[in-house]
Amino acid sequence: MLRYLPVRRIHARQILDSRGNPTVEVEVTVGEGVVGVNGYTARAMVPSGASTGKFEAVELRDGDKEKYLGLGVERAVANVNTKLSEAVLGENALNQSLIDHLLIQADGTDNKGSVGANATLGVSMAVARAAAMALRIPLYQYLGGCRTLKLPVPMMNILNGGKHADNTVDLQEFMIVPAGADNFPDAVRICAEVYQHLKIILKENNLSTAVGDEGGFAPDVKDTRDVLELMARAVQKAGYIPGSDIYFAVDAAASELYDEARGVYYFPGESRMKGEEVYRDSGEMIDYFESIIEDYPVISIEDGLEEDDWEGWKLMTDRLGKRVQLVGDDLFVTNIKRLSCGIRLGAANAILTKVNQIGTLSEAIDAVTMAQHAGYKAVISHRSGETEDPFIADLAVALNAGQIKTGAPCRSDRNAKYNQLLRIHENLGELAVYENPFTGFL
Ligand code: 2PG
Ligand code: MG
Repeated sequence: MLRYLPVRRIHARQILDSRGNPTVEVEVTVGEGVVGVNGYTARAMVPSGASTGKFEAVELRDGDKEKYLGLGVERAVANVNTKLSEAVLGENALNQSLIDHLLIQADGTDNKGSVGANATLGVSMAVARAAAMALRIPLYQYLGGCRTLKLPVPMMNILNGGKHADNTVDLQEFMIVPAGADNFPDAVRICAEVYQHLKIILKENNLSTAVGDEGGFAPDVKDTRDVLELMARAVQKAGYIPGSDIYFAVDAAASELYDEARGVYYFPGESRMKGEEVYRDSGEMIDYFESIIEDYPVISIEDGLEEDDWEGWKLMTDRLGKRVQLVGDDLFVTNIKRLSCGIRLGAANAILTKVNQIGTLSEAIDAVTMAQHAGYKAVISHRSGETEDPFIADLAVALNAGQIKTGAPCRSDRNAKYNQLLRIHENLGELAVYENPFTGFL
C-alpha cells in the first residue's frame, strides 16, 4: 500500500480569474523517486471575493498600481515558490493535516497575513488533488472517504445585486434552490430552464439581461419584493411550483449595506428607485426578512445582518431560525473560533464555507465538521471571483454538505462546478443521493 508520497516540486504562477483580475495557480508534483510510483502533477486555482468579510484570512495583493491596478499576486506567488515550498518539499502528500499544519506554521500569523491565504490555499488544494491522482481515486472520495454519496442541492444565483453588479438591487444574491428535484441532473436542468425563462421575462419587461459577476442577471429593479416576484413568474413559466419544486434563497451581504457611523443599513438602490432615503436598523431588518418569508418561499437567508452584530444575529435566529436557514458567511468566515462563538450564542443555524476565507483545506473541513456536530447546516461556496477549477464540487460531496452555492447556470467559471457534480453523479450511479436539506424547517 502506498504510504509515503513525497511532495517533489511546487510551482506557482499568476493567472487571471473570472473578473479579469490576477490570482494564484499552484502546481504540485508528488511521488517521483519512490520505487514503483509514478510522478503525478496536479494543479489548483485560488478564488477571490468582492464582498469580503473583515475577519477573513488575508488575500495578499501586490499593491503596485503600475500593474493590474495594484491587484497583482506576484508576492503570493513568490511566497509559494520559496517559503511554502521549503516548508513542504519532501513531506508526505498523503498527510493533508500535516501539510496544512506546515503551511500554517510557515506563515506564522493568525490570519495568513505573512505569506497570504491565497498562497497557502493554492498549495493545500494542489497537494490534495495530487494525492488523489496518485491513489487513482476521485478527489471527493479521497477527501471524504468511502461514504461520499450525497450530491449537494445547488443554490443558483440567478439575479445579482450588491457588490456583484452595477444595478439598483441592494441584496447581493437571489438564488433558486431546487430542493424538490429527484436527483442532481434534474436540479441542474430545472435551474437552467428557470434561468432561461427569467431572461425572457426580463426582455418582455424591457429590463436588462446583462449578467453580474456570478452569471445571474443584473437589471434595475425597484426592490426585493419585485425581484422575488420576477423569480416566481420565471419558476411558474418554466412549469414548476415555487415553494415545492423550488425554493428561494437570498444573500443580503448586509455588512456591505451597513453604515457604521449611523448604526443602520442603507439601501442605495431602493433609495434611488423610490426617490427617498431607505434605512433599516437591525430590528427592522429582521422585520423585513420576516415579511418576505411570509409572502415568498424563501428558505435561506445569508448574512441578513452585519458581521459584528452578534446580538442581532441571536435575535434573528430566535425569531426566524425555526422557519428558515440562517447562514453566516461574513459572520463566521469559515473560522472555527467565530463559529464556536456563534454556536455558543445560538447565532445562525448554518455556515457558508469558502476555502479561501481561511486558507487551508484542513481548517475549512474543521469548520464544516464543527457545524455539523452542532446541528448547523453547511453550504460549500464559490467566490464572486472564480476560476475554472471545480475543486469545491468535490469538496461538497466529500463533506456530505448537502448544499452548494456556486452561481448561476451560466458562465464557465460557475458551470465548471455544476458540470463536475454531473460527472460525480454519473460516477456514483444508482448510489447517488439527492435530498431536500430543509425538511426540518416549519
Ligand atoms: C458571498 C460571496 C459568494 P464574495 O458573499 O457569499 O457569492 O461573494 O465572493 O464576493 O464574497
Ligand atoms: Mg455571502
